[in-house]
Amino acid sequence: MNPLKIVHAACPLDCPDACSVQITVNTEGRATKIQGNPDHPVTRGFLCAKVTKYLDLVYSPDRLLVPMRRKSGIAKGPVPAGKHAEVFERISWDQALDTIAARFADISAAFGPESILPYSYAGNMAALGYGSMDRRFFSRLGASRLDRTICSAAGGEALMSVYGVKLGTDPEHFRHARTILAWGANILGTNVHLWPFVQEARQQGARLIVIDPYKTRTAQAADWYLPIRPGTDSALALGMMHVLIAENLYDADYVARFTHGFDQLRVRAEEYSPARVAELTGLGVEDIVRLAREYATAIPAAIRMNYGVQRGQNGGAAARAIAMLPCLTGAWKHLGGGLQLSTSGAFPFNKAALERPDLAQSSPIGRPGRIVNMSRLGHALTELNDPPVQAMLVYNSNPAAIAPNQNTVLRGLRRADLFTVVHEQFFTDTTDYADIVLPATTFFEHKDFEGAYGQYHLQISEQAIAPLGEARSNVTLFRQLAQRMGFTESCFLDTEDDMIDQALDVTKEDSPWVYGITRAQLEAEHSVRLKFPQEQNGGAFQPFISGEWFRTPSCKAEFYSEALAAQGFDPLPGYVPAEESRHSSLARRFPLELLARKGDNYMNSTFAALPGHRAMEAAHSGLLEMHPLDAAARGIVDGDAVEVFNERGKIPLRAKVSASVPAGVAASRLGWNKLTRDGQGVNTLTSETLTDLGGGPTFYSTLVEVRRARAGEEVSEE
Ligand SMILES: Nc1nc2c(c(=O)[nH]1)N[C@H]1C(S)=C(S)[C@@H](COP(=O)(O)OP(=O)(O)OC[C@H]3O[C@@H](n4cnc5c(=O)[nH]c(N)nc54)[C@H](O)[C@@H]3O)O[C@H]1N2
Ligand SMILES: Nc1nc2c(c(=O)[nH]1)N[C@H]1C(S)=C(S)[C@@H](COP(=O)(O)OP(=O)(O)OC[C@H]3O[C@@H](n4cnc5c(=O)[nH]c(N)nc54)[C@H](O)[C@@H]3O)O[C@H]1N2
Ligand code: SF4
Ligand SMILES: [Mo]
Repeated sequence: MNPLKIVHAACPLDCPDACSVQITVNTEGRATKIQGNPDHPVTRGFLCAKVTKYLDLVYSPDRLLVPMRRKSGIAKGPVPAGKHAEVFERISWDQALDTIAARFADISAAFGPESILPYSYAGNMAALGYGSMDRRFFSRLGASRLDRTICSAAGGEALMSVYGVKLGTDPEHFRHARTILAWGANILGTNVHLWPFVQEARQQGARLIVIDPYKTRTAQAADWYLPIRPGTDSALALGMMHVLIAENLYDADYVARFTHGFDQLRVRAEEYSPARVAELTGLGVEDIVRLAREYATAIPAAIRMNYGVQRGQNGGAAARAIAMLPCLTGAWKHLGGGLQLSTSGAFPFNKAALERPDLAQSSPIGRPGRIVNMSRLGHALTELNDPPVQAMLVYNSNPAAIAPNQNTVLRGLRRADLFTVVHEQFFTDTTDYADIVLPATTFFEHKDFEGAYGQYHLQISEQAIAPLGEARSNVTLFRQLAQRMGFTESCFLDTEDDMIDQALDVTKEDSPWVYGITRAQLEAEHSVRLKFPQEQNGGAFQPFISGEWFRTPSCKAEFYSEALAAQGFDPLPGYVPAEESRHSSLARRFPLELLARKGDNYMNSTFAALPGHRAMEAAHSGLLEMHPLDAAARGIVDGDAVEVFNERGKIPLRAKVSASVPAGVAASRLGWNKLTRDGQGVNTLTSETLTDLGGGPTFYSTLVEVRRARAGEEVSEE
């Protein structure tokens, strides 16, 4: 008998691919290998470079493995590498839980429970780890509710306003496309399991067109690359519509049967002549016309829009306009046509059972807590009153690095009167400000299940190994904290299996494709294709081939949204320049549009703890990429130490003069603050301005100026 055990898990990182993972465990209970499931139709046997090295993370000597508290008298702030023992001292889990429960009770009595703020995002995106026992806990406590806008709020609202549901073209169908538009989508960097389908299509003659202000690896591999100016996508999409309508290249039948508001859209699109759009986007008039024609005629045409598009102030309108294109051309009718932004709407679990918002009625305030937008954390910690935030429990997130307007965030985190608890796998930029640090498990060490936002398979993730050290999962932490707070509701005793069962307890009406899938089936099969009736007789799931799945008020695809109009928004998509763009007055002082991008070898800031991942990312970290013209205008040459600044702060970087960005645009990458020379990450420069829709962050609407560093300010080599 083979002494090695293969355990089936699912990658829980915030990634559309949601890979099916096989973990080999030896007789000592140690994981020895990780690989992509060869039988999974989207994973297809490979993992991204980051997770291929996931054993380095699990068994890292720097893993946080015991609870700790800040030693008395030590101020909050950056802890130099290797100095954590001088700042934190080991405590037991019992001591940690007792302390947290006592402080929460005191703070709640003094300021009201809404002075307690949960702060979490998708460090763990599996269903239980992302939001289950924690949501129950904070509801019952009466804590502030976090509006989790940091990633996809604008795009999500946009998609909902047009379709009323988050569905999209199956990644497996991209192989049938003849035109693929990667629109603000770095497929090779952040969605690599779509790539084999793109390549299959190209082998059959498809063309890949990339629309991105940054020349990504995906753009370099494309058949046609359009370097659009940041934040001008709504204009480009409207310009395409202008051409499609003027040249009668739209699908009048699809438009008549399945869309709402064409007449109003036609009038709006008339305002966006190719000449005007060329001026706004920086693209050529012929290119805009050709793009529209190719999109409408080289069919099936699929658009992969990713969330890069909606990370600017006009991002909601941009995502709306792009999302409308396949409705205008009827691209949804063709296998391999349509659009994908998110597929998450295919997996409605029983959220009410999982998260129990009803528990708020039993809290001291007897109602759900106030809402705090996570994209304005700096504001929340430094300005919010009535009540002020007095305690914060951070998990699944590293806000000191990833939240915008970093200087204000850090000023808030530094407050001595703020009680901060951080549940983490590593000492991050955020633990540097913690009063208590708690060790968290990795997905090897707990059980969970998950849907996906880039494919249509439901998966279970089995526990492969025992928790390392004293690490505990998010579910365990909040289960135990609930006991300490004296919450007697039986749901606080639920096991992982109980919660999986509850989440899968859906009705056929609410969740037709999940309905009938059980935990037992998931445990036996690991990954289960959603139950699309079309596939039972050999057909394919094409979400908007007919009008069946539109969930808007009109039950059609909405070009014109009365619902948005009623909320005071523009009912049609339009181009509005961002407050921070080359078209705004601020550009006179800060003339460069900065793309504060993600790293290909990190997952936001995850993996920055690991030397191997840092080495893979090294060629890109600490750099400001700028166009030769912008560099020359400032007397900067490749390799120069530079200072990048705006009204919010400044960071030292090294200039990389290259054609990866158009003139007027600069780019730098996200990572750990503590790996930079000044301990300040790229979010020092980004603002708390919110998007037009959804209250999302505007990382990609940031203006900066650059100058050569003065003597003595050279950026030191790592
Ligand atoms: N390797 C890796 N993979 C990841 C992540 C990571 O950090 N690293 N992050 C994960 C997360 S959190 C998410 S949300 C997903 C999705 O990740 P995405 O949101 O798709 O990722 P981004 O790289 O931010 O944006 C995609 C592209 O949009 C471009 N872009 C920026 N501004 C504009 C604009 O105004 N117009 C257009 N057309 N393009 C623009 C950027 O240059 C970028 O190449 O990826 C996940 N996968
Ligand atoms: N400038 C700039 N800023 C950005 C972005 C950008 O493109 N540019 N992208 C934005 C986007 S799209 C997103 S989604 C956010 C992401 O922001 P975050 O969700 O904060 O992402 P990470 O930086 O990956 O931090 C996740 C942390 O969770 C921890 N973790 C992992 N698993 C678990 C677990 O099971 N339990 C607990 N308690 N902790 C766990 C990891 O160790 C890691 O430190 O960043 C945003 N910030
Ligand atoms: S991060 Fe994405 S591509 Fe990498 S293993 Fe996880 S799901 Fe797959
Ligand atoms: Mo994200």
